[in-house]
Amino acid sequence: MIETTVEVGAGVHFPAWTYGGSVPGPVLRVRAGETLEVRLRNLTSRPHNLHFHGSHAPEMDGWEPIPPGSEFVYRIVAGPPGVHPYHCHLPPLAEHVGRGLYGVLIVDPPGGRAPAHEVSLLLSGFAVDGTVNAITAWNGVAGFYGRHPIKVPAGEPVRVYVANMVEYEPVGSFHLHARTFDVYPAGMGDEPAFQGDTVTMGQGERAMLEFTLPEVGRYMFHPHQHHLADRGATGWFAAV
Ligand SMILES: [Cu+2]
Repeated sequence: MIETTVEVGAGVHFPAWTYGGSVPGPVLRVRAGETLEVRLRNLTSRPHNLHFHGSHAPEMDGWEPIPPGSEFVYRIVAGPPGVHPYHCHLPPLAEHVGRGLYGVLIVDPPGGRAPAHEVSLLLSGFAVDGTVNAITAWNGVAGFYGRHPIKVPAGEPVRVYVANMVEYEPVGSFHLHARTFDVYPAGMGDEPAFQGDTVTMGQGERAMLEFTLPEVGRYMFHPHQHHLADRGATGWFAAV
């Protein structure tokens, strides 16, 4: 982990605390039952750590501090299948998470999932110029998917892993225009829990969504908390 400045929008810079230099941190992906090993070197001036959601041995839960200049190897047997956030867990928690120390772990079932066009979308907020969540973004760059729609083939299955890691907001959401989807809360379970066009997530909550865009065209997405949508978290799927 390093402290660095990241560009969270066109010309907008944010002094971040990062796993590996980016916010969010890398998407980690393993199959259930595999052992995930993460060696975390703390190259910052403050203690940090790495706490995974999901199931694992309590001594690997990641609440103990890793002092500056030292390292720790986390080993967890990944599971259950789903999408599980990870984040720093040292106080003040809101600052350690709000500065950018988070990401997602995708755990696939042992036999994998049905083929689909997949994307992970993590919702962030950034306190730029002292204003809490002045900038919001999917995958760390405000407006990115507005300028660069996510292309998927029309008529083919799409699977989206969404997660809300916005600090200082009671709730966030993912809302898709012009098409409904199946919702698997936390990406868990073999059958969708419900269908809709919006999935609402408290901080740290996440879901796996499955849908097909039958017609060629642009399908907007954004959080249905419109102040969050307005600050950079509005984008598009383009069915081509
Ligand atoms: Cu930290």
